[in-house]
Amino acid sequence: MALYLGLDSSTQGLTAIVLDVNGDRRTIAFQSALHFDEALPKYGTRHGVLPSGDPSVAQAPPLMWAEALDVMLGRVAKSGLDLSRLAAISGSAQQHGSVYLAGLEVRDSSCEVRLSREVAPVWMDSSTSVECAEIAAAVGGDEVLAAHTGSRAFERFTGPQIRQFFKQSPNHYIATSRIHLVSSFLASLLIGGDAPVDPGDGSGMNLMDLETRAWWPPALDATAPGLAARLPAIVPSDTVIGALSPYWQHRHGLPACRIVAWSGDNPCSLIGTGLVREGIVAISLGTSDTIFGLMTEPRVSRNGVGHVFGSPTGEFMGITVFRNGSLARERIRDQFGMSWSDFSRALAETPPGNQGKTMLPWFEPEITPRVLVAGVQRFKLDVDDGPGNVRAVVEAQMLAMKRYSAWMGVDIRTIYATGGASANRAILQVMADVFGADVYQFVVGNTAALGAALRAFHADAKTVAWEDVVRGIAEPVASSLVRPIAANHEIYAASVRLQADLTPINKSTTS
Ligand code: XUL
Repeated sequence: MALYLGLDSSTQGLTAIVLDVNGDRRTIAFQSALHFDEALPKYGTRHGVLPSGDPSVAQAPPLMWAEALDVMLGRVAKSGLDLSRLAAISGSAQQHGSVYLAGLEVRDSSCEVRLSREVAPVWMDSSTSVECAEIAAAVGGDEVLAAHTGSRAFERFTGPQIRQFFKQSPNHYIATSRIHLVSSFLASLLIGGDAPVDPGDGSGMNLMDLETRAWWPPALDATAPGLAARLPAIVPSDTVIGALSPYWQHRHGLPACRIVAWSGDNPCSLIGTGLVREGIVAISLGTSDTIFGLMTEPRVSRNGVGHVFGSPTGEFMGITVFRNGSLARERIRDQFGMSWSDFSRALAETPPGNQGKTMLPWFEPEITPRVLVAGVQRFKLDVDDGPGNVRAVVEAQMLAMKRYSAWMGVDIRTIYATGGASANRAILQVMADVFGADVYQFVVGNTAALGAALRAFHADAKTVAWEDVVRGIAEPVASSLVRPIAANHEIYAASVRLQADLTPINKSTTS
């Protein structure tokens, strides 16, 4: 009988899940979530990101993430659970963001974080196109970079972000002793030392060789001088990297439990949706919308749209990421003063295919396809047509997911839907119809936090097979099945072609 804590530091907030493992039984013993903007207003973030005059810049304060961790550990300590049973903690964090440290000192009664850069660029940043081109050129082109690291150069990836920092603030770069990912930064705080990164999150940097799971020297050289000495070690995802430091034990009365390497939110969600075998994909409808699945071989995206990351199982995962996810749905909902029920009603009242009314929903610069300058485009769609705009945004998102996930080579018959908007069955019906696939929901909405807790369990128990780790908890709800409607699927087959025709005419699209 043991407890495992999974933490998920996402774009907009921090979630904790405590998993109770008793023989074959896995139950959720405690769950809590905090929203950065509301819980820690002094940092001045909006949706977890600092306001910026430049739409291509997206940064967040690392100390906010650290303070949120403190608040959340306090909540866990007061949960009423018998925490002497807490065996291990692991975590998940938004991918790609980087934290620049001049020093970190965690003593028994104090924790001092010295930053060489006050802000951390996050995954929504798209300001590094120049650096992407420079890195790609230096290693022999985007195809070479993708073959080694799993992705062509992407603006939000950590390597281009590090290069930009080195170029813009060389002195601060020199003063940086360690560059962490959000995941390894928070893990460092927990162990009171220098935490490694895992291959799941390491593959979101354009710096790690997928095959050897070590830093790839040509990419390091192309990024910034002296980078190897500034990067954490890379260790397998199931590594116990230390014990909870005495600082946190004293501060919150927690035990000296094991700390397991943290990973990115998408690799953690892979586990939290039970995708430990190839063939099924999950769609996460969160701040970013993502479509992903496990891969036994690293089949890198030929057309440069998606990524191959390391999977916490030791294999690989394919993923395509869309930036205009929940915030785009919210923009339409808010524009028409709707509640989420009104939003669902609007979907129910409008016909599949939207009578040809369609949208390219690039409220913010888009990752897939690559759109550097934001701009929403409407076709046959009146800007004041509330229900029409609701259907248009959801259909556009699902059609883009179908089109840009083809590279993964999976015949998609079943989709596991997760993330906040997966609670909305009207949205899932559009998903089922566009893909012609069965769609299932999950009991635990935050599959990244659940995945982190399951990873803590797996690393602590060592001998338990992944299928047994996820059985009975990271499983879809059978009765939640949303079936595709054949006639609608046919309508959408034509819409996929229409959207493909529309996309290249957007002048700001560079892909
Ligand atoms: C993944 C990505 C996003 C973030 C969101 O490549 O950019 O999904 O991980 O937290």
